[in-house]
Amino acid sequence: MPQQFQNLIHGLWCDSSSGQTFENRNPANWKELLGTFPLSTKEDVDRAAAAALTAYRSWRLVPAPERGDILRRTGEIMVRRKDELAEIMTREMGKPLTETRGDVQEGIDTAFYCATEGRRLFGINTPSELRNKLNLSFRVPIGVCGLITPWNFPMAIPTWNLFPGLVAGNTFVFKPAEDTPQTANVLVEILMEAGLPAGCVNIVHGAGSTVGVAITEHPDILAVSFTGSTETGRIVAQNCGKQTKHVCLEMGGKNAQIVMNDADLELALEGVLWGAFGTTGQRCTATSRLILHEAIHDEMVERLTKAAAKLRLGNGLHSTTDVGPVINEKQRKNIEKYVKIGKDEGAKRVLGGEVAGGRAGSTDLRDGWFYQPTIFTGVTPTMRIAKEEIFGPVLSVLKCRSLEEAIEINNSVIYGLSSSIYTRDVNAAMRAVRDIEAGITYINSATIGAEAHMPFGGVKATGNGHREGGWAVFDFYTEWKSVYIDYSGKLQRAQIDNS
Ligand code: UN1
Repeated sequence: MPQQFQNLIHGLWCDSSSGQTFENRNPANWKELLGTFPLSTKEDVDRAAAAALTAYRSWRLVPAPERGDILRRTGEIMVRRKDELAEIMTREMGKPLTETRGDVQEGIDTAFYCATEGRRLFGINTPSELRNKLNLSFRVPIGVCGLITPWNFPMAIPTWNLFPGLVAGNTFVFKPAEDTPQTANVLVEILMEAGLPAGCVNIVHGAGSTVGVAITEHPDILAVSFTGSTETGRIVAQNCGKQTKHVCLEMGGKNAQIVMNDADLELALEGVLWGAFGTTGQRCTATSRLILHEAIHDEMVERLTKAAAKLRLGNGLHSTTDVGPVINEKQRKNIEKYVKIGKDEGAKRVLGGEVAGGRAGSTDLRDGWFYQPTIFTGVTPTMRIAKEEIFGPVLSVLKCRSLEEAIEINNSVIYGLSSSIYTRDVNAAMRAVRDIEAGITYINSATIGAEAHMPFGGVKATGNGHREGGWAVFDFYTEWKSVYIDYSGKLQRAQIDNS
């Protein structure tokens, strides 16, 4: 019998009111059933929201430094359990252990960052325009928040939201991705072991179309954070807009790495291999386009194709694996669709372009959702494979003649999350920093690798103006309270001529 996992409501593990479940399988070997999880309903979300509201009434009164202490203990437990957590994550979403360990580390960094933020959460004081009067403004919690997270960073992304949200005094209804439900359960177990009171984080597993929608429509859930596709994010925003909820959206990307003719090509090569094929290309920050200066185009393509052909596909639990499977059948079909589109558009496939077969050690690649690292050259900015997010190990190579053209190509897509330029020319680098339309720009480094204490997010269709991470995430998870203290002992009227 597979292990049966449950929802968490007010500190108690429970089944869904539907009595139904869904399966969690290993994408590297779909014969391996990791467990079943509740296929939850709107009623389950209602119960979770009620629990979160009850918990909120006392949690908001706990001093922020004390809330931060719970996060510090959470981080300490995560440090102790890092390898075990990484293994659970690799089994359920496929990326190699080195990467899942990094994902846990991002959660640990977020825990310690947010723990100390409990002793800051600075407010702003200003002079009053009147005598004998004091003006203060400080951050207060919002209340119950909804959190809908993806499977590609099953630890980092939930922690980017839960930890700052909790230290600021909010409580949560949390719907993790159906592909990574177990990581979410373990994370919240750790929070409770660290002392988080019951009801502060409630987990409701299930489908976006029921649980996700119910979160966006629940009147007691005042803020919703969503990370996923732009298509779904727009639905989340529309639903939240009807009740004027706060909503933080982290959505698609079509990130480019630019390589200029004066770049260190070896460094640029390492960067694009990591950026395009790390996490099997399934990062919001993945390098999906490579924009090469014409002078180094052919040499770079040759070196890249040779190096990418050597990447070893396999089960992420094996130390010899460079690239794991893609997450599921739907995602692999989507990749196949885009590879066909690329061929039909006239791009030249110089590597991959097929479902992966054969064996890798003891792994039969045909039992998992493996796809070969794929490179297209001769891509032009108007092709769909140059514009649309694929979310897989597929790289589109474009050619440019100048820095201006490279930046223009970079900016020609609707998205703007991450970006990168390789050059030794400091003036070119500074112009790229100024002119690239993206929330994140790397100089001489890959498009992936954002640090937990820096603002994370994108411009244009990638986001809606909010940021996760760093000090910026607190702008989403708090409201400002302005306080006026009049100690003059008489009625002083602001803005009124008092002559
Ligand atoms: C994501 O791609 O969804 O910068 C998050 C990075 C990671 C986070 C990625 N630190 O690639």
